[in-house]
Amino acid sequence: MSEKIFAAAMEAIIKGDAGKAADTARQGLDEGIAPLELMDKGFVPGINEVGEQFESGQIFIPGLVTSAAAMEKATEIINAAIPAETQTVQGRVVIGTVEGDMHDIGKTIVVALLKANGFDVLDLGRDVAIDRFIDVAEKFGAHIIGSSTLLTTTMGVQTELEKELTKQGLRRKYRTVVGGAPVTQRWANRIGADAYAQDANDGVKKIKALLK
Ligand code: B12
Repeated sequence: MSEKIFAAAMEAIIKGDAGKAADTARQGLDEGIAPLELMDKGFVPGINEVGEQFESGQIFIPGLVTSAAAMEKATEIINAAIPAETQTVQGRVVIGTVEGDMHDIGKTIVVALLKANGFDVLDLGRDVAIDRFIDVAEKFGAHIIGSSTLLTTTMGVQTELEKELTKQGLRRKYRTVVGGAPVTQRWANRIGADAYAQDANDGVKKIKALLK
């Protein structure tokens, strides 16, 4: 049964059908599929397929945009269904997508899962300037600064964030975690970030480990 839902979720995203994506998300949750499983086995493979079709020139910007809208709708429904753990605040996290980058679906999933795991999270949204990450982290009393990037052209902003923290004498005050499709552990090591996470679950795990 779950397989049917996963296939329907994938199809809704590929077709860019927001209504069907929403219905499938609700149906999957009603049938008892765990929110992140539904996301990872249904919707994410769908949007990845869209990314591949875009890269190979089978679809163009309008197709990418309608699929993204369907994905955003599904993400909204699934994020709202992530069960909150009733535990005390684990730490404060400031998170955003770096300047020049408008991709925020993955980052938003990370935010939802962190909140569900008892973190106090300040989501800066997308296209976030380095100074904003730092100013807000200072005011919020953050322990962690998380940055997301989906574009290879904006990966350098994560490097600049590390440099700016060092320049302002703040680098040791925070733990930094980086993510996004083109980001790797190797990249994190290279720029001096404290952790890399490949997905939302891994993000929560790594952030918990950093706070120990
Ligand atoms: C949806 C999408 C869009 C949507 C974004 C909508 C939105 N609200 O986010 C729209 C249509 C706006 C868009 C625009 C563009 N896009 Co686009 N897009 C995608 C697509 C298909 C999916 C991204 C996505 O949502 N994935 C699903 C989520 C769940 O995965 P994720 O983001 O990787 O996040 C997970 C992990 O990485 C991790 N994670 C992510 N961030 C963080 C942060 C932290 C702190 C942690 C711990 C973890 C973590 O956890 C997440 C959850 O598990 C990708 C292809 C792909 N497969 O990545 C292309 C892709 C990223 N886009 C691409 C391009 C080229 C563009 C445009 C430049 C197109 C254009 N010519 O205008 C513009 C860029 C605009 C801009 N300035 O940003 C290219 C990038 C190529 C490159 N090498 O840089 C890709 C790879 C497509 C391709 N194959 O060519 N895009």
